[in-house]
Amino acid sequence: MMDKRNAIKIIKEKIKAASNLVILSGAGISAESGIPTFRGEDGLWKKYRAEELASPKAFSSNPELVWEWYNWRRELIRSKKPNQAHISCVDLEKKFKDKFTIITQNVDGLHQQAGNNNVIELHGNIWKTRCTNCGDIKENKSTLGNLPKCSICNGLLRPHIVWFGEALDEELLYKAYKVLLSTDIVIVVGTSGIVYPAAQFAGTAKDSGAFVIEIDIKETPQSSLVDVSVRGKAGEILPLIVESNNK
Ligand code: BJW
Ligand code: ZN
Repeated sequence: MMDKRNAIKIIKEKIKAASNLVILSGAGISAESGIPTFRGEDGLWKKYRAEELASPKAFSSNPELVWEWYNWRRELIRSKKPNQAHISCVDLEKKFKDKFTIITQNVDGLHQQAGNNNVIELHGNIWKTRCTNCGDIKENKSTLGNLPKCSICNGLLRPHIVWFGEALDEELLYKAYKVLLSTDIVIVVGTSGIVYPAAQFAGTAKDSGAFVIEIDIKETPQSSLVDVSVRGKAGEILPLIVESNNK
């Protein structure tokens, strides 16, 4: 692995020469805002792993437990703010304008809260609910009970989030592949790179000619596949990369 200074220098040059850029973000980009990642040491809720709660099976067998988890996360996220890494993504959007896209696996909404406009939320949004009966989707930031009901049909609401085994929104997936296949650069930030289909995005972009950068505090299964992998916190590395391009 090349040393950090050299890696950052190369990344700065690549960004300077690029006409478009994609950020692929995961839970690690919100870690410095105080939101636990899924698979980190603090990723457990009570005795459950995310995989045990984020599934249609878990919801059908115990919707109250699943809602309890989501309500806990909603309250946690409500108190958090975008960090330096999110702010750097806003700076990048200012530079690349409509040639900039964030594809995020996060459901916390912090990219938009920071001021990014072009955000594809692959796995949904924790502030949205969907009726399991009539399908109505609403943004609802108020405090919910553990069995919230639809105001239209009284059906049980669920979080508007993509769980394991569920298909991602086709239109969003199409948009994501469209930008991945035509971008000059992809910066993969704070994702363990094990959840599909997002896990194959970096490879897809690289195969079609993009320069792929990874920023993560740890090595991931993607690290050996990308062009440059930088070990460090998103909130420290991203500002270093962006800094150069504003000068
Ligand atoms: C930092 C940091 C700092 C920390 N700075 N870095 C192909 C092969 C094998 C399996 C499959 C396959 N295709 C599909 C599957 C099954 C499944 C899957 O991928 N399973 C794998 C676990 C193997 N995928 C699905 O089921 C998907 N659906 C699908 O493909 O459907 C097909 C279908 C088609 C037609 C009909 C029906 C079905 C859906 C996946 C949905 C994922 N949902 C979740 C939960 C809901 C969201 C929520 O409630 O919040 O999304 S799972 C969870 O993982 C969440 C995340 O978005 C996602 C990714 O996690 P992420 O972001 O990578 O977080 P971590 O914690 O894993 O990693 C954090 C990283 O940050 C680490 O690397 C740290 O080191 C780092 N870090 N601090 C920088 N300061
Ligand atoms: Zn309804």
